[in-house]
Formats: sequence, structure tokens, C-alpha cells
Amino acid sequence: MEIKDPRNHFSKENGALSGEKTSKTIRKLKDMKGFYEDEEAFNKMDPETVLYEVEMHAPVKAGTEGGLFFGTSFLNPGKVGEEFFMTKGHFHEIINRAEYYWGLEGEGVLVFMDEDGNASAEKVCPGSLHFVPGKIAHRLVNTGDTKLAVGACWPADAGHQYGPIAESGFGVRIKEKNGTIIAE
Ligand code: PAN
Ligand code: ZN
Repeated sequence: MEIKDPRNHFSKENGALSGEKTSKTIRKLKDMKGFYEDEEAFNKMDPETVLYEVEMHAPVKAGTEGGLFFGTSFLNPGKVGEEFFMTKGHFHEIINRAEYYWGLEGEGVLVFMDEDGNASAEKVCPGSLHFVPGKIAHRLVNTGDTKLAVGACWPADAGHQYGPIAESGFGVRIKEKNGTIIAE
């Protein structure tokens, strides 16, 4: 029997993915209209500003029951007004699907919200491990001044539900005020 060479690679430093069946999604400022509180600050910024990139390894088709997806999110440092750059955030389409996140590089916050709108948050740093239970919306925020890299693994049939977050947000925003990181 032949012992195969691994076809896919995962950087030990920042989780960058390469090899077969990997793809990349880029999210720019213009993709996040309505997500930030300070619309005036938002409108003054370059809409082409890259906020984050997600590299993903998809060994099965989206929707495959029992399959898994593996990804690394890279969030750039920066703010819109007082609010730190963040991901859109979502519930899973099949809402009970859970997920793991783990910190690789940089400093951030993972914000959670249940279906009743109750929010909570955890600090993310290299080596931190976060279990995202089913039925919990999740959003990453870069609170540092360097790139935030965070790994994730989630069920291939989970899907993403962005609508409720686009409409009502997380009930809490991660900001910098007088040099302090706050959730309000
Ligand atoms: C992650 C997220 C990734 C980007 O892979 O999809 O961090 O965030 P948004 O999808 O909210 O833009 C994940 O949670 N997958 O389920
Ligand atoms: Zn998710």
C-alpha cells in the first residue's frame, strides 16, 4: 500500500491553508453596510478596504450531513469610528449546529448571542479554545493592532444565516473608549 503525501497544509504559525479543495472569501467594507453603529465614519472610509478573509478547506459539498469544514479567518486591525473591525456574524442555517474556534495570532473577542438576544463574550488569543454551542450566533472582533487569525471547524451542513444579525445586530458592540476595550 502506498502511503500518500498530505495534499493539504495548515500553517502552524497562523493557520493559513493551502492545497486541494481550499478556497478564499474576502469581505470588504462595502459588504458590511449597516453593520457598524457610526454610519458617518463608515461612509468616510474607502469601501474597498479589506476587513477580513476566510480560507476554507471543503473536502465535501456544502450541506453534506456528517461532513466537516475547516477554515481560518484573518481579520485586519482597524476601527469604524470607535468600533473594532469584526465579522458579519451569524446563526447557522441548521440552527443547532455547533462549532469550534481557536486563537492562532493576534488579540480579539468572540461575541455570542442566543435566540432571545442575550449576548456574552470571550477573549481570543493564541492558544485560546472556544466551543460555540448550537443555537448561538457568533462574531469575531479584532481588538488588537495586528492581524487576528482564528481557526474554526464546523459541520458541512450547518450553513450560515446572516439575516437576523444584519437586521438587529448582537445587542452589544466592541469598542475602544479612552484607550480601553469595552462591550456596550
Ligand atoms: C466562520 C465564519 C468566518 C467569517 O468560518 O464564517 O469567521 O464570519 P462570517 O461568516 O460571520 O462573515 C464560521 O463561523 N463558520 O461557521
Ligand atoms: Zn459559524
